[in-house]
Amino acid sequence: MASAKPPVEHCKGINGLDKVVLREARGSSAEVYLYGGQVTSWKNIHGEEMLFVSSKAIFKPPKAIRGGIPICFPQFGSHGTLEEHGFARNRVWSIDTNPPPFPANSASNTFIDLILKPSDEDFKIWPHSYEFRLRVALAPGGDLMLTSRIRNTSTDGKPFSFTFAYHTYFSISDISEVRVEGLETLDYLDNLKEKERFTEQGDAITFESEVDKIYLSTPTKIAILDHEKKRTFVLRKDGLPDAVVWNPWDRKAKALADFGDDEYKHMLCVEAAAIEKPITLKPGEEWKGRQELSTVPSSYCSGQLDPQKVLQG
Ligand code: TA6
Repeated sequence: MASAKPPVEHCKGINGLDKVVLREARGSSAEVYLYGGQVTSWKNIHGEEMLFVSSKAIFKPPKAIRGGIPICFPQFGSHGTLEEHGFARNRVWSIDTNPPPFPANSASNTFIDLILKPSDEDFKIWPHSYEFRLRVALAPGGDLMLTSRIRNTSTDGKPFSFTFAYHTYFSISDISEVRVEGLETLDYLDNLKEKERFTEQGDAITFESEVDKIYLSTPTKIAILDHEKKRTFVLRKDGLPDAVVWNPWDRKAKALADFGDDEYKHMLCVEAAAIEKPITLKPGEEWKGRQELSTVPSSYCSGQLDPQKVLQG
């Protein structure tokens, strides 16, 4: 009898990079590369992939993996002097063998704990001592939870500030058929217009051209409705007040070497983030930022489930 695969398996991935596969008893699964501390796969109990990874993604340091859930730390985008999106996404993380206890009610026993600490090289570009602990967990129903705990461990009394995002690439059927609910009427910074501030119109966000917006002080729940797949992604977030919405559309897609020309039609980034107000930690202080992804099997036009109910439920 074929042995059931272990719930947590350490193995080699693309280019021999170390990865961890999480398998939940009811069939959902996730894959996390130690390179970047990056989730690169999340499958539901039917084995369907929920995240987008480009067919041209480069699994080779120092290039960040194009897809899944890259982690932007200690800087989001070009909001600072470091490289785009900081350096956590192109560092090799370690398995955290002795994580501080997690709140008892964290309902999952299928998880992996990773840790990132500054190297001497990192210290030269960002002279701060920290411990970044990341737990990636699968809930019994297949929800994917990411919990980041960042602690200022400096002994020189110096505080530090950072910005942050879970740069999640959702796999979708057709970008022109997708709606995002929960960000209506909010203020946003438009990255395509020198980060100028605007207020979102309308009732739901739809897509017909390149979008690169940072929504400010959003609700803790955002819904991404994929009509064709009759699937609604629900993103719940905690400690992450902002949300970025990004689709490169055709021109930017062609300009990205690690992205297929037509792949913009099948991905959408909706990113739980802390950008507008950087997080500042004094020595000994710890910040926690959590994101929970789940899916509900229906969409607006099916009339079965009104997304507002999802957002209010
Ligand atoms: O999150 C949106 C964004 O900041 C866009 O401006 C775009 O640059 C995207 O991230 C991808 O960035 P990357 O550095 O991964 O090419």
